[in-house]
Amino acid sequence: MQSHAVPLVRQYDGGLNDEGAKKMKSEETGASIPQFFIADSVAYILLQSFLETPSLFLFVFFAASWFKRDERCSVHSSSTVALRRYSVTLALALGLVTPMISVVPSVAAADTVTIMQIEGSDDVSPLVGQVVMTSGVVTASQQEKPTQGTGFYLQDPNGDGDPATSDGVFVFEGKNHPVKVRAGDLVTVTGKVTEFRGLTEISVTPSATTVQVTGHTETLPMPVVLNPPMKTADGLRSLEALEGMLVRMPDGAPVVGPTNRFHEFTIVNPALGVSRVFQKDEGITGVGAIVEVGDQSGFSANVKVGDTVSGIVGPLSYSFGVYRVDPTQALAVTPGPDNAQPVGVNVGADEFTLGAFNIENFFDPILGPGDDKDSTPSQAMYKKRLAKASTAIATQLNAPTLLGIEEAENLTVLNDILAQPALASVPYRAVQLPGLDPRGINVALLYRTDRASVVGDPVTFNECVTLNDNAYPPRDNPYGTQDYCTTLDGKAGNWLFPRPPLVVHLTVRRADSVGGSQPLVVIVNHLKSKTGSDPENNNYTTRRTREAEALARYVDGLVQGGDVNVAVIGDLNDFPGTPPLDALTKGATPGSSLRAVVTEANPPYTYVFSGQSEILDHILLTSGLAASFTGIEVGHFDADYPEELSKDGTKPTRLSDHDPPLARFKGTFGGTPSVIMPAAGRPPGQSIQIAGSWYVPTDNPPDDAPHASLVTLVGCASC
Ligand SMILES: [Ca+2]
Ligand SMILES: [Ca+2]
Ligand SMILES: [Ca+2]
Ligand SMILES: [Ca+2]
Repeated sequence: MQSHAVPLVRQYDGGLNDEGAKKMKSEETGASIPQFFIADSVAYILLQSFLETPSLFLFVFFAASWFKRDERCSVHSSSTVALRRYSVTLALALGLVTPMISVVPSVAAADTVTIMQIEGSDDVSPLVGQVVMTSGVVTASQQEKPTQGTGFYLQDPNGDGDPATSDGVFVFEGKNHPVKVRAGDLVTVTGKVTEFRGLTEISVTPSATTVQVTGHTETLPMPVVLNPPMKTADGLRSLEALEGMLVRMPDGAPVVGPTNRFHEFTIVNPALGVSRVFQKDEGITGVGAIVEVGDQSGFSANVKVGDTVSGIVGPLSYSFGVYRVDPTQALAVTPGPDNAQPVGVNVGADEFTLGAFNIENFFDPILGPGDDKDSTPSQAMYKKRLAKASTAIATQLNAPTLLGIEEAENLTVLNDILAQPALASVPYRAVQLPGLDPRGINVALLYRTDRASVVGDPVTFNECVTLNDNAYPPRDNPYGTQDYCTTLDGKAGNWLFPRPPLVVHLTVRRADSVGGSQPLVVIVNHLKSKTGSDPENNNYTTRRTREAEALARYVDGLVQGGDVNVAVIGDLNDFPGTPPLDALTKGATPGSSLRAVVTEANPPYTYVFSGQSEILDHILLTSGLAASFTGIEVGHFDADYPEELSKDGTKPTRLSDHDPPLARFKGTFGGTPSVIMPAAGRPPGQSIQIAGSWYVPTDNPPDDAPHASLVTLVGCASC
């Protein structure tokens, strides 16, 4: 039988009053260990232990003046007791007079276990929920991190030789650290085993009793070299077996995701021979090899995709679905090539370009109705972003003929961008119509008046649906009841598109004096985003798919009406091969089926999420327009770059988290425009039920003007 000098008892949570007594009694027969922890010692305690019998008798004296409601006490064994489950008699008395409470709760000693026993070989600790005592050497203290640092990593100095069980664990202390520890300290902790969002922890209420430093060593366990396989399931299993342990990534690890605002970036093992991981790899080779590097142990670096990093040593943690190393020493960065090469250069007189750019939460500095601090930058930051955006459009995209914009708050923002010195010589005009986005970021189109003209009135369209997916914020949102609508069959509904698609009919002219023009319809989109706090929403895939289906029907109507050159562009918030994209590329009728061209870019990505390069921003073309299409590029000056650069107004890089795709066309310029104007803003022949909101565009509607008055229910198109 193992014997340990253990701090035996736990704090009794219920207090030493009548109610507490009842609770103690109820726990007498309970199978689970009572949920209490050691707190302040407040009483003189006499302990008798009966080593070979499964019982302990505790007699606790309280001076009358000490006894108060909700008193808490700690009880410690004064002798070596065996590790087993005990029946404990706890007798409380006021002085030496009649005991007030005498109950026999069934509690166990804090089982002394190894860290390997705590971690086990599965995703979840086999001891979860149990109070344990364990010992090890501190590999990294994060007690000094004021914002997120919450404890330290403890590792068994010898391990168990079993690669399936981690030999390390995180000790969670919360904000207070009465016992300071540093790397190399030999520590014994007592606390409850928990799984916090997938990270195995010992959750302690820190005190001199629960965190005991018993010595110090200069020799830390040898870090385990990280080399998770690409295949997702295998990669995750490999990393879980090291969770909590000191690990090392081989030097020269390629960065696959840039430093974010939490000072985290993502890497893979250089031995894998890849310098970028694509989201599409998920279904092929897997993406389980991606490891995040955090700053919780005090070191990080601002890096971009393509840089390589050396010196990554630290404990392996887990949060938000990724395994993370928090380096305990300074990192060495070798810069990679600059991906921010200009696109759309050398456009011929018979060519034109069409791009789609999500400019990420581009709010004005005015705190209007519905705005909050997060959506109102300082004047200084606004000016920096204006400079960045104008330079990005002018130099990185070479001032495209047509540029769809997502996430601009209003026309003032767009006109401010266009008025910057970098764009002053380019004759752009901006088109934007109010939408229903709760934060007021809506889609827009910039067009060069020297190359293109808008024909008729730009419109938006929408449908009233009964989707119940919490796509809109609570009803008291500052935009009032704008999201409410009534379906054509009289049901209470909400608008399908929080950001209705913007439909602009244009003609594009040659750049020289030869003349001729080409008709074109551009539909700018920003479909419902994948983010959502409610997993029941399935990240709004249903709504996004319904939006895409409505778009496909609208395009179908345009094509059937004679508008054969249609481009559907923008942030569709989903990948090729997903239901929304399938609805657009496979679901349409002959002649209006849309070709997604961003997949043809090299390399094909517009966004980097958690180290995965992915396509969220799309350009889709009807076959009529695809006949003029000559190539696709992506301006890779944002997604690969660290968030830190977003504050630098002197560079166009990292204006946004999205890279804009840019398609190039060799126009047919057949002479007379052949645009067929949509009747009453509706595509002719359209059979879908649309409850639309058509707006007359104005050059400069007031910021955050009430939008609801602009919504008009026009009813069923085919009625
Ligand atoms: Ca092990
Ligand atoms: Ca885990
Ligand atoms: Ca674990
Ligand atoms: Ca504002």
